[in-house]
Amino acid sequence: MIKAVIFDVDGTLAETEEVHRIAFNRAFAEAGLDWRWDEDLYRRLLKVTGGKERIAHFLEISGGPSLTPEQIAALHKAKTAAYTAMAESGEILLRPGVASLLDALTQAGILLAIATTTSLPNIEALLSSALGEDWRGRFSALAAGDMVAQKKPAPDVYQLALSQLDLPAQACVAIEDSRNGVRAARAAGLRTIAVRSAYCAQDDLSEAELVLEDSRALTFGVLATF
Ligand code: XBP
Ligand code: MG
Repeated sequence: MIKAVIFDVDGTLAETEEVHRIAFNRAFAEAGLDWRWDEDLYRRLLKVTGGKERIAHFLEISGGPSLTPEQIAALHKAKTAAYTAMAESGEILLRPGVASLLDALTQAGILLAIATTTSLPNIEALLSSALGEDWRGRFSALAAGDMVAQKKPAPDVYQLALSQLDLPAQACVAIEDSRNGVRAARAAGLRTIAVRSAYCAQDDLSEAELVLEDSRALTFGVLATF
């Protein structure tokens, strides 16, 4: 039986990308920029992981003004503030079945871990609202994008989670929703289950061992087969 399950956050624990998109647009408006990312554009921009990297990519493909890294960081900081405000207000619920799965895994003595591209304030805002103030104690490892050199599809964030768990990849399973995420977990040597999400519904998830169309299908029984 596996010893730990490593969860991605955005699109896996919760359908957060729509709130991220709204937060980006709020930050642009606040900065007096007439940029607006609609759903289709955002879906395409999601091919690039990391909010700062996504803004830089948008400027490249849209022929927008060349901003300095500091200007992009300032915009992204405003976006994170907008996102955490919405997450803290309880606007974002965990995907169906996730809360009971986390409980079942813990009851079975299986460790929980997180490997995400997003930043700690966003994780804190989402999980303190969805799981309560003591959420941090439930996870034996917490690896986030601002802790590693390279973001998904590079394996860095999964390698960090494995080192925090002090477990070999063979003893763990990763849960992801995007192609970049599946590739990152596979590159870290992890067997991976992909759960299709709203914004990455068209992604090629075929590199995962198992692809589930709905988070309700991600049960303790399924994980017990790994
Ligand atoms: C998905 C991402 C993140 C989020 C936005 O993260 O690529 O960039 O879209 O968050 P995950 P930031 O690995 O959890 O699926 O703006 O904080 O980067
Ligand atoms: Mg994701």
